[in-house]
Amino acid sequence: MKVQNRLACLALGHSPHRRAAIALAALLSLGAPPGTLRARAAAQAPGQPAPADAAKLVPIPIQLPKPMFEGTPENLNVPNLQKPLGRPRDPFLAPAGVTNVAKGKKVTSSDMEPVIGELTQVNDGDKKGAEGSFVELGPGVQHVSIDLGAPHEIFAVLFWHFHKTPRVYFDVVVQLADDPDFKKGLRTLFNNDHDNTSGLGAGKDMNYVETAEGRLVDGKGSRARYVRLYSKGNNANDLNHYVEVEVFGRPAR
Ligand SMILES: [Ca+2]
Ligand SMILES: [Ca+2]
Repeated sequence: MKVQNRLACLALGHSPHRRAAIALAALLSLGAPPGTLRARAAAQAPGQPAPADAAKLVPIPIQLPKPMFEGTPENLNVPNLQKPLGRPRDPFLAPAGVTNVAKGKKVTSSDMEPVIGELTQVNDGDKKGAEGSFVELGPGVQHVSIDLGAPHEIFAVLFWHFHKTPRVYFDVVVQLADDPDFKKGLRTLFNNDHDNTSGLGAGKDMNYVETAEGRLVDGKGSRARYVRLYSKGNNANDLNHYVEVEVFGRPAR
């Protein structure tokens, strides 16, 4: 902790530890599970008082598709694989009024002529796991980019590559930017390319198994207009797939 933050804590008469305990107690009194602490912490700068609208944080309105398989897959033989949570994901809190701002927006890709399906399927609202509900991009490193049309505050990016059967997609990277070339204001929200085989820099996030819950990445309220997702094949084949990408946000003020 920086010295000035520590002084601010002392000035308030509580140790940093005590302040964290008070914040947790306040959260629990609002009925929020402890797992949602991260979203709140991200919205509040360290050493600052809680924002006036803090009580208005609500779960983002996620609508999940029907699961296509049950239980925990075995024998995937993928290194650095995250253990499944074994229960539904905790609600993800964001300011009231945050919605999926990606639906129907313009999608571009490193593969503008998909092997199967159309790029519009990336954000058409169809999240079903069945054949016909995903777009298939070519082999190797591929990406899709969504232009939100204007700068937005982004609280979460939620995406499903494929959930018909348990799969692991490799070198998953999620980025935000202010320009379509991803040069201005480039930020990386998620990167599990631990050995940098995709050349975007090594990431520390873990591999994970795709399910009907999709993968939720914290946007931390970042301001951006463009969202890009990379992958580099999966444990079943070299191809890349998207069932749906959702971006929970609101127009930037
Ligand atoms: Ca879709
Ligand atoms: Ca890699």
